[in-house]
Amino acid sequence: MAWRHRSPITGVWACYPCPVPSPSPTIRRIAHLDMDAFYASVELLRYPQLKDLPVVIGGGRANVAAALEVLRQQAAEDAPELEWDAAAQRAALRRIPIDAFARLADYTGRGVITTATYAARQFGVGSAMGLMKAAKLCPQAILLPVDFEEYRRYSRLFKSIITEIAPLMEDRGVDEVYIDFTDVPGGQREGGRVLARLIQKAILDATGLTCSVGVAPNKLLAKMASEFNKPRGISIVFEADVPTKVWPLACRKINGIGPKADEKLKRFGIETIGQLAERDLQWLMDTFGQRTGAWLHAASHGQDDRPVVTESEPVSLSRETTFERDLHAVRDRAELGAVFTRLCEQVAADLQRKGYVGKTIGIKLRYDDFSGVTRDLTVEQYTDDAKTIRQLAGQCLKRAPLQKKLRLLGVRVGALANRADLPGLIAKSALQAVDSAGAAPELIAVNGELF
Ligand code: TTP
Ligand code: MG
Ligand code: MG
Repeated sequence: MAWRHRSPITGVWACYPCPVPSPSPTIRRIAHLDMDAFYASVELLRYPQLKDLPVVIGGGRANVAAALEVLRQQAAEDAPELEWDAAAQRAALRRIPIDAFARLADYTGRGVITTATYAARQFGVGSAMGLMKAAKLCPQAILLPVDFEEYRRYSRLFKSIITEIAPLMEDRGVDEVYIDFTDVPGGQREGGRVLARLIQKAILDATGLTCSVGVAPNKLLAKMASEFNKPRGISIVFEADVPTKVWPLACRKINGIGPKADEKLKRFGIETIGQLAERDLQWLMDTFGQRTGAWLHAASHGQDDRPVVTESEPVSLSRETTFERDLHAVRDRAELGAVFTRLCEQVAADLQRKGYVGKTIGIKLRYDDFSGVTRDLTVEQYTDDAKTIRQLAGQCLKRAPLQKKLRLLGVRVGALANRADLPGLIAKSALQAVDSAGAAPELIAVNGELF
């Protein structure tokens, strides 16, 4: 006998054998899965000798390149007949002695940590902290450079494992996803724990990486729950658990309450989600505005009915860089111009690789006093061309104040569309892109210049 069930949320029919009627009714079960110390864990696959040591990821590649060169020379002496190919390099990485890795204590520069292993986090270092500040807390930590390509590769891999088991998955970035467990076999058992365990094991077997999963009635609670037992954790939350598991938490744990909103809540004496839940809906709407107030009220009671969206398309792609030293738009014009061009080329390459075109081109600047501005412009025709992006981004830069020195420059392409959907509408030059938008022609007479 087969049992068919249609999820009220996803509208999807599921069909699976069910000889006896299900003892309890199907309830909405949404999982949030987040990889543990993702960039660092991917690096540890390459350097297993660093397992359980404090490791932080950030900064340039020079240090590993140096250690690898020593091994290459050694290999050439020991076994000159063997080729120094990718496999040999990969094997050599595992043999780099721990002492050969760069230490945080030796770092000078302005890079920040992307992530740290759990062993390093015990010293208080973590994402977004300056490397030099982190060096004071944990000088012995090993410093590895970032390798986005590798992280993207593992990101694709773990997501493909998930969709083989549970097809309704929403991609939320490099290391996390939402999954609708409601109608997946095992998704209801023990509140979702059985399926969560299965997915964790499948990912570990295929990649060597661990993750944490929260399963709850909705995305909001699932996202919170995935952090409850990190790393390698599974947390199951039901609606009835909100007062005990959610209300004691700080308001910042609600995904969507940022530092500014948190600050404002604190000014009203609201520190925890429970304190937020005590507030009257009308008071919240009067104080924070209709929409935000209503959302805060619902969120504090653990309510959220956003669907799991399977086809998530990026809204924009961007690249940015923090300079080794602050640069001035006029005095360091050549250097800045070269970086600017490279960023545009990188964004164009990202677009082309992913098959997107965009028509809003923007820049982001951060000055030496940490203040920042963004500028963008939207043109009529989509593009993925580096030169076009460079010229239009140049227009944006021209509109930004450039008296102060710059510490960061970013280029962004937004209003994206799939290239395949728009065969005839792609600009091959800035002139074409801007012309069709009706902009003044002199605006684009900037070829190859910074401005
Ligand atoms: P997170 O999932 O926030 O962190 P994590 O996976 O490193 O650790 P956790 O076990 O707590 O989930 O971010 C995923 C990756 O995104 C992280 O490995 C590195 C990158 N990242 C940054 O580059 N900068 C940041 O500020 C943060 C928070 C993450
Ligand atoms: Mg993570
Ligand atoms: Mg994450």
